[in-house]
Amino acid sequence: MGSGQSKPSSATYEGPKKESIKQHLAILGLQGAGKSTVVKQFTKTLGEEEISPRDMNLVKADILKAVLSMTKFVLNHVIESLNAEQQESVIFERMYDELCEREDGLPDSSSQPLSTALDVVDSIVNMISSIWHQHAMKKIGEDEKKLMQLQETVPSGEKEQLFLSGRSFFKRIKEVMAENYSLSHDDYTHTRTWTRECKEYKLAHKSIPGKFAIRDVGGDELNRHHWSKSIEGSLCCMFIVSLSEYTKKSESTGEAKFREVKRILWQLADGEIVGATGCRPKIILILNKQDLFRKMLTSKLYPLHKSCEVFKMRSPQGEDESDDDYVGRCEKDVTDYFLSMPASLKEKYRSDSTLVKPTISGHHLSCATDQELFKNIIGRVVSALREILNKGLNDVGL
Ligand SMILES: Nc1nc2c(ncn2[C@@H]2O[C@H](COP(=O)(O)OP(=O)(O)O)[C@@H](O)[C@H]2O)c(=O)[nH]1
Ligand SMILES: [Mg+2]
Repeated sequence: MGSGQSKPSSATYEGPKKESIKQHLAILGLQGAGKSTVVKQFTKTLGEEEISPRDMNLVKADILKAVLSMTKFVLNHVIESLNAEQQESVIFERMYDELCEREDGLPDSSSQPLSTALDVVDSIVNMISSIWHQHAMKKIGEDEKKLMQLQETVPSGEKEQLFLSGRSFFKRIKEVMAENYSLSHDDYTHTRTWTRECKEYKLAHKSIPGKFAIRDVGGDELNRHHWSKSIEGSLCCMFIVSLSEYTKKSESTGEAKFREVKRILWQLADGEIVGATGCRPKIILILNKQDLFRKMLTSKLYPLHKSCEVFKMRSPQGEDESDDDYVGRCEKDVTDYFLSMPASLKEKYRSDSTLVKPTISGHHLSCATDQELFKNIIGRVVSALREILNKGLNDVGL
């Protein structure tokens, strides 16, 4: 706990009326944008103890799942790039089958903890380690650009999140899975867990009176019906966008992923996805995964104008332009893109000047896995909440 913050149990209340008000901050965005990672940073800074020993085992199960998924994907790539007659190819194929067989022996993590099958876990961890020691695998494992390229070819959004998480752990899998290893906060934020339903975590800050909570929710289409529940009664909503998805197409419509994300963001701003109160939520836009965005742009493999139809008119990086200048220009382009109202909405408001236009209240570029950087955003969001709250309390005469 840093200075200026207090545990929920000892939160300083300013009066009985304010105390009875329950405040929420809703975190929304599409699958894999980084919502749960943002929630982990908030609970670390303003919340209660984050990982209990029981949770720790569940998190380790997710780490193993991610590393397994990533290892199989890379192994498969190596097999496909070898000549089928080569002896190495036969060996790798045998390894792949063996790994799948051992994986089948793992307990179903939702009903049985990993600790009930420690020998299976050990044998899988040992096998993963030895696979990554094979020359062809080791070469790929040490080549960040190649891993980035491979990640771009993962066909499903969820498997891609597992690949990203697997990249953080595959070299340390033995250490992390050891029984006596306690996961660090950094490990925790690099873990991918698929969020289902709407979950609430208690927070406290001396400038926010009464109860205060953050709500995490799944971003995939099956879980999106929970969004209105999550917004209901919320002070404000943080909408998380993954910048690294600029190369992607929507899995449901085939359009540029950024177009889909922008449409959903503005539907939210316009009150189309509302809670029972029918209010438009105040939105703080978080342009996340800035670290990956920068790496992708400076790798020269995915220039913005070639990788996303939305920016095809943007000028490419000039020979004299530094990487920092280029990235800065791209970040500005992307920020402006999301902040500008879509043409269809502009049309709606042009035809009736009595309607109040929707707005985005604030925006930040972020890297949710970086605790130090993210603390800064938490501070700014808390200030914004305080402002909203003071205004709201004044409105009702408190
Ligand atoms: N490199 C990087 N990874 C991130 C960042 N934010 C989230 N992630 C990772 O992206 C994956 C998906 O994040 P998660 O919070 O589960 O996404 P959600 O579906 O929106 O809840 C996880 O493996 C996170 O560790 C970021 O800013 N940079
Ligand atoms: Mg999540």
